[in-house]
Formats: sequence, structure tokens, C-alpha cells
Amino acid sequence: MDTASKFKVLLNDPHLSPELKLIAQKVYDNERITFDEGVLLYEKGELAYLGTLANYIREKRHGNNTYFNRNFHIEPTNLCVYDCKFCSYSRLIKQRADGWEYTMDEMMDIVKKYDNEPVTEVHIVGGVLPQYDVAFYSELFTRIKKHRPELHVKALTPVEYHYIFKKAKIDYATGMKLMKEAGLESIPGGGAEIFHPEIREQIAKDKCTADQWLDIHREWHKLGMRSNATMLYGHIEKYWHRVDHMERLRALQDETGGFQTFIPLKFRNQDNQMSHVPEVSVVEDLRNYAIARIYLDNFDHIKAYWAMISRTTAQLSLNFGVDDIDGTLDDTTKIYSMAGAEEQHPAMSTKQLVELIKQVGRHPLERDTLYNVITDYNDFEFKEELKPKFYKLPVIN
Ligand code: V47
Ligand code: SF4
Repeated sequence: MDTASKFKVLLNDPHLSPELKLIAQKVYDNERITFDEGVLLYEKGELAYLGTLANYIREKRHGNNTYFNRNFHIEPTNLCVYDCKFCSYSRLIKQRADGWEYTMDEMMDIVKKYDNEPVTEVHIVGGVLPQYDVAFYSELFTRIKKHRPELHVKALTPVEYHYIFKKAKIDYATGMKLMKEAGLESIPGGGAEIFHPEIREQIAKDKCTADQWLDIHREWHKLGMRSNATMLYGHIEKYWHRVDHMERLRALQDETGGFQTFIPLKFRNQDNQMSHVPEVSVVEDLRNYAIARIYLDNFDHIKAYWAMISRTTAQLSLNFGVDDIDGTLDDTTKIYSMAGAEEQHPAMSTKQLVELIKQVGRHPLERDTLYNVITDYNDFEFKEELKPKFYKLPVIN
């Protein structure tokens, strides 16, 4: 049965409660759901029901298309002046010897190691330290673009921007303009966590507030630029905090249209100050993807970060609203493996990722950061297995 027929069966299901039927009808009619309806979906929506709604939206927007891009990460440091309770980095500032703090040249060495690799994006994000200031990052972006002009620089979050602009005594609009002039091309979705102060003050005290996070994205969008948004879910927040989070994003997206992708990030509890908080189930992960797809009606893409949730959950997510998988990775991303991600050395070759997508009947497309399609892998013949590479990174003591 195709997705639209499944939807019709659901609309005629005599066992479905009137409230859930009303929401289903709204989705069918392409109408926006309210805050209270979002909470109701979390409280009452069963997996199969949510999957039918989310998959309907997903296939209406993207058919079977499933996007991925080839990027690499630079984490400038794993030390941080902030003390987010969920973060494996925050405790390290007290044991500075266990950390790394890359110099500009060391970061450029990482970029150069990918010179002959078909990557299209560098994703730069890590801890916050005073030596990484406006001048440092401006020079880094400029040097990367000079070295490899076609490499898209997706870097830093409002957490870093708020910190460095405050130190430089410049406002967000001026700061983001300077970053753009230096070579920054988009902003990743990190640092959002949970916006509501009731939760934010407990898990991410002192770093930028929700309004500051949103203001920095707003200023960036005003420059005609794009960014992503995340939500760290499945810890001490209640369902309505998740809806509040998505509501704030949906409102800003109505205003600017600058967000490309929403990435729900599952809280992992290893080696951080919230290790006593249990992790949520895979069913909850899938329900959460589905509700995000339904609630964020003005976001084009919902992305699953496979290294964090396992390959199998990533495959399942493609039936629960997700149309984008991040990504072919090497082992340069430490923040998740340190927090207990499924994959301690997240690495997947393009061929493996393409197979993973095809196994569940979807159509793999390599995209660039702005979702221009680079290669259609549906009928692509791989001549040789491109093995993921493990690069040894310099360790700074
Ligand atoms: O903001 C930290 C999260 C984020 C944990 O934009 C944790 O394309 C779970 O934002 N359990 C940074 N999550 C990563 C990020 C991201 C990732 C992939 C793609 C994109 C994109 C953005 O990592 C942080 C925080 O929410 N994080 N610790 C943890 N224990
Ligand atoms: Fe620092 Fe980010 Fe970790 Fe918070 S989540 S401690 S801001 S690296």
C-alpha cells in the first residue's frame, strides 16, 4: 500500500481518538498544528500513527530522495570555559593535560590532509577557549578558503559567536558580517540544547541564552546566509519543553526562512555529569523524529546523525520523517564517541552509506551543504570500495 492510501486507512480508523484524527486531517490538508497538538502527539501518538503522518510529509516533499554530504570535522579543542552538564568536554578544563588545543597551523594541517579527498565541507566546532577569538577565527576561515576555495566552511555556533563578539565588544550584526567576509559560509545547528530557561539553566548554565542563540541565527539569515538547528532531547526535559523549542525555531523560520535542516540529537549519558540520567529508547527516538517532521512544517529537511543513534536506527528513521543522513565520516569527531555514541570510531565509506540507504528502498543523493545534488547514487556502479580513512591527529599536551 502506498503512503497516501495508508493515510486514508488511518483517517477512517474507528479506534483513533477524535483529537488524533483531527491532527491527522490537518496534516493531510497541509495545515499547521498548534503547540498543544504538538504536546498531544508526544503524549498520545503511537509509533505507527506518527510514522504514517511523518512519512506522508517526507514523501510529499522528497519522495524517496535521501541526502548525504561528504565532510570532515575539525574540533579546535576539547577544553571549554563552560560547564554543560551533558558534555564530556566540560570536565576536562580541570585536567587540562588530557585535552588538546590546536594551533592555526595544526588546523590547517588537518584541512590539507583532505586535499585529495572528494569532501565538499569542513565542519568546525569544539570547546570555547579565550585564545580562539574574532581575529583567530577570521584568519582561520580566510586561510581555509585561500587554500581550497571550493570547500564550504560550516563553522562554530552561537555559543562561540556570542563569547567572541562580547570579548571584542561588537554586536552580533557586525560580528556575523565580519565572519562572512572572512569566509564563513554557514552555521551548524549546535548549542541549541533545550531553549526553555527551566531546563537550559540546569544543563547549560552561563552559555548563550535561547534568545541570543536565535538572534545570532537571525542576523546570519539577514545576510542571506543559511544555517541548521538542533535539539538535545531525552534527558531531564518534559515533552512540552521540546515543543517549546521547536515552536521558537518555527517562529524564526517564518520570519527569515534561513534554516535548512533540523537535527534532533539524542542525549548520550557516558562520561559526563548526567550519567545518572537514563537514555531514551529507540522507539522514543523515532517518535521524536516523526513529531519534528510534523511540527516543523517550514523546515525543508530533517537529519539523522547516524554515528549517535546507530546505523539501524538511522535506516528506520528514513520512514519517520528523516530525509538526510549525516554523513560519511572519519574518526575526527570526538564529542559523541566520548559521550557514549553507538559508534566509538564512526566511519562509513560512501559505498556503505549508499547501501544503507538503498537497503530500505530510498534513493541516495550526494549533496553539497546547500542541498545542490552532486551525484545520484541510485544506479551508480562503484568501481572500488572507497575505504573510510583514519587520520592520526596531532595530540597537544
Ligand atoms: O550542541 C554534546 C551535542 C552538539 C552530547 O549542523 C551531545 O549539520 C548528545 O550541533 N549527547 C554539537 N549530544 C553537534 C551539532 C551537530 C552535529 C551534527 C551535524 C550538525 C549540523 C550539528 O552536540 C552540541 C550538543 O547539543 N552534544 N554532548 C551528549 N552527551
Ligand atoms: Fe562547552 Fe559546548 Fe561542551 Fe557546553 S556543550 S561545555 S559549550 S563544548
